[in-house]
Parts: sequence; C-alpha cells; structure tokens
Amino acid sequence: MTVTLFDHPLSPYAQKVKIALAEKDVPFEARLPEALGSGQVPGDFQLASPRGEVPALIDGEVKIFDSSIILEYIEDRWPEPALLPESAAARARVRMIEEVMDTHYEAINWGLAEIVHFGRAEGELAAALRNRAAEQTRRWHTWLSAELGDADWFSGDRFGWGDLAVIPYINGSAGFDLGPEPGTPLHAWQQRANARPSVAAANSAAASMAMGGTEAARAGMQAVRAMLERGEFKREYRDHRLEWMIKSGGLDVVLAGLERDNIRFTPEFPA
Ligand SMILES: N[C@@H](CCC(=O)N[C@@H](CS)C(=O)NCC(=O)O)C(=O)O
Repeated sequence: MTVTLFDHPLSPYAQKVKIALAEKDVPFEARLPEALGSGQVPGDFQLASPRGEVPALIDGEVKIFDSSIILEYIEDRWPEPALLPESAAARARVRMIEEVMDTHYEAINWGLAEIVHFGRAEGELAAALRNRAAEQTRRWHTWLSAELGDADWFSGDRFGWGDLAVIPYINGSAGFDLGPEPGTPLHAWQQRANARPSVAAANSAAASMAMGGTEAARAGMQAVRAMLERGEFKREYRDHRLEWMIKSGGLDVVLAGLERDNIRFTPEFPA
C-alpha cells in the first residue's frame, strides 16, 4: 500500500520527510491539502493532522503528524539504509541540530517571508527586521560550520538525519540571498547535499511551486497577498515564529495582523 504524505512543496518540514522517504526508496503519494493556510482543516487531512499542518503521513491505518515524529516512524518502519548514526551520543547530536533548525532557524526564514513576500512591514521597520534576520542567519551559519567541522556530512561520514534536517532551511535562506558564503565548507556541503537525488527532487518540487520567479509566480503571490488582505488566508504565528517577530521588533506587525484578522494561532485542539 502506498504511503500518503500531506505536503506543501515549499514547507521545509515536509521536505525533510520527502528526503527521508526518497533516501529509503519508499514510494509515496504527495497530496496538497485543500484550504491550507485558511485555518480550516477539512476531511481526512484533519484526521491525520489535527493542527492543520503539513507534513502528515498516512501509512495504512497509521496517521502521524509532526515532521520529527514522522522521521522517527520512517526510521523504525523502514530501517535501511539507516539515517540516524549508530551511537547514542551521535543520535542525540543530530536530533539537537534538527531541533534548533525546526525552531530557531525556521522562524528567521518565516519572518523574512512575512516581510518580503507578504508585505507585513515597510520602510524602516522592514529594513530593521531584514537586517536582524541577516545578522541572526550569519550567526547560525557560524554555529553550523562548527558543527560540520571537517566532516563531509552533519551526520558524519554519510548523508543522514543531520543533513536532511539542515538543507531545507539553508536553501530557504539562499532564497533570501542569505546562503552560506561561497568558498566555505558550509557552502560546499550545501552543494553536495543539493546534488543528492533525494534533495534535488524536493528542490525541484519547490521550484515548480515557486515557478522560478516567473510572471506566473508573481501573479500567484499577488493573489495570495490579496487573499491575505481579505483575511481568507491567515499565516500561523505559532511558537517560535511569534517569538521571533516580537523579539526582533515586529510587535506592530503582530498587532496589525490580529486587527485585520489575517494571522492566526494553532487551531483549538482537540476541537
Ligand atoms: N512542528 C511541525 C511544524 C509544521 C508546520 O509548521 N507546517 C506549516 C508549513 S511550513 C503548515 O502546515 N502550516 C499550516 C498553515 O499555515 O495553515 C512539524 O515539524 O511538522
């Protein structure tokens, strides 16, 4: 039976899961949930993902939400090739890398999207938030470079959990011209990771959704912004994202979004 993955090609969390499935040669059907971003969670997407977030995985009777829990399931269910390293300490290390990328690092890219793509701030405030994001990204790249050290991969001598947990976010930064400095080991790692078929497949799905910066993509983005203005599309200001916006100086962005009803928090759960 084919595995179903509720997916959005631009979601770094969904990309982590698709890379893991591809590395293990597990066939899956990717489904874009209806009304993602509306705050409404219809049908079988709701059963698999009560928070209304992608990714969510269905494997027969098994329904799982949250990318980290899905990765653990995939590793248990299809152990070969192993994506986790062998020792307890090395496993804890890659899980910590995953945790900081999913929380602290993701919030920076997400905040940048709020400003650059969704026009939440203009003028001085936009510039201040963008500068703050650039400075934070540079510091994370220093941290990541130290974690990588002289190794080829964050997971050690082969591509694994530590790498699939980082690459979607580094590529996200590159989309805002904040990729690793060319000539650095982190940049070389990014190129190595992007050359893997599993990562290249996730990247090409993301590129077709963003349509490579074409006119059609710009028109699509304008339509999404118009929906945002009308409150039909609401961005989810959950946990680290909300914290990032407030601590980086964007409290007014949050207040304006609440006023205009085009930001939301995690849905009431259980309903
Ligand atoms: N902790 C979750 C986070 C997943 C998440 O935030 N997904 C976003 C897309 S990047 C989402 O589906 N948001 C739904 C929405 O904005 O309506 C995970 O690791 O899977």
